[in-house]
Amino acid sequence: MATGLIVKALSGFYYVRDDKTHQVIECRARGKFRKDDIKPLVGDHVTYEAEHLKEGYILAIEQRQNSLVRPPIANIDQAFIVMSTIIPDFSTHLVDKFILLAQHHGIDPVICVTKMDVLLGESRSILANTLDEYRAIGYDVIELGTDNPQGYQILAPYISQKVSVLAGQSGAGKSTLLNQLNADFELKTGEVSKSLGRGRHTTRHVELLEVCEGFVADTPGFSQLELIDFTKQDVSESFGMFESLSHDCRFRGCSHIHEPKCAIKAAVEAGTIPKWHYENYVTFIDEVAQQKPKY
Ligand SMILES: Nc1nc2c(ncn2[C@@H]2O[C@H](COP(=O)(O)OP(=O)(O)O)[C@@H](O)[C@H]2O)c(=O)[nH]1
Ligand SMILES: [Mg+2]
Ligand SMILES: [Zn+2]
Repeated sequence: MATGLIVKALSGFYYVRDDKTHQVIECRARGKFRKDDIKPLVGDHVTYEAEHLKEGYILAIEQRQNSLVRPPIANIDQAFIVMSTIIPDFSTHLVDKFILLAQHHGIDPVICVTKMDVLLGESRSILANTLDEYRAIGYDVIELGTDNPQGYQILAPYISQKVSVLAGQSGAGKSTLLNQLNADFELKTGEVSKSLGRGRHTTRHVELLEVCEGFVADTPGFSQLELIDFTKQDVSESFGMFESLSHDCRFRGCSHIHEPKCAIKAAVEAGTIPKWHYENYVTFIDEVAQQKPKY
C-alpha cells in the first residue's frame, strides 16, 4: 500500500502520483466508493495499491479540505483570479465575485492582472489606483504582461507546495500564464469560447499540472458564476475582509445593508473600504435575495 495524489481523471481511470516516488500510476477505483456514493476527484489524497507499477486500485480517499463541482476537483488551496486590463476589460465586479466564490470554499484568492503591456496612459493610472485599493484591503495583486516574461516568476512562491486553480473569463490569459511558467505545456491560447465555459459541450478532463513545486489545474475554476445555494449570510461571511471587520458591528449577523452602527458602513465612510467594493457586495446580496426559494 502507498499514498498519492490524483493528478488526472479520464474515462474511469485515475492517475495517482505517488507521494514518495512521484511516479504516476494508472488506477481504478474500488467498487466500494460507488456504494458510498463517493467518486474520487482530481486533487484527492488517496491510499492505493499497485503491483509492479501496473494498474492499481484506489483503496481509500482522505478527508477533503474542500471540493468544487465544476470543475470537479478537491483540496484547492488557492485561486489565481486572472483578469486582463482590456479585452476583456478589467472588472472589479467580476474580481469581487471570484473573491466571494473562492473564500466561500475556503480558497485563498490572489489577483493576477494580465496584459499590463497593452494598457497605457490615463486608463493605466486609473487601474493602478484600483489595484492599490485591492492591496490596501489585504489582497495580493500581481501584474503581468507578455512583454516581460521574467515577470511571471513572481508567481513561483505562490504556487509552491499548493494546489491552485485559475479563475477568469475566456481570453483573460490563463493559458498564456501557464505557458509562460512552462513552455512545455504548449496550451492553446486565443481560443474563443463562450463566456466562462457555459455552453461548452465537450467535457474536458481535469488535470493538475506540476509547476514551480506545486500544482495548478488546467481548467478554469468556478465555471459557474451564479451564487447558487448561497444565503445572504454566506455572502456576508465570505466576502473579502468583511467577516473580520464585522465583529465591531452593533448587531450579530449584521448584513451591513440597513443596520445601524455597522462597522462595514463606517469603514466605507472612513474610506478604508472602497465604495465600489461595498457596492459590489450589495449587488451580491441582492442577487441572493432575488433567488427563488427552493423547497
Ligand atoms: N499583449 C498581451 N496579450 C496577452 C497577454 N496574455 C494573454 N494575451 C493574449 O490574450 C489572448 C487570450 O489568452 P489565453 O491565454 O488564451 O486566455 P484564456 O482564455 O484565459 O486561457 C491570446 O491571444 C493571448 O496571446 C499579455 O500579457 N499581453
Ligand atoms: Mg485557455
Ligand atoms: Zn455590519
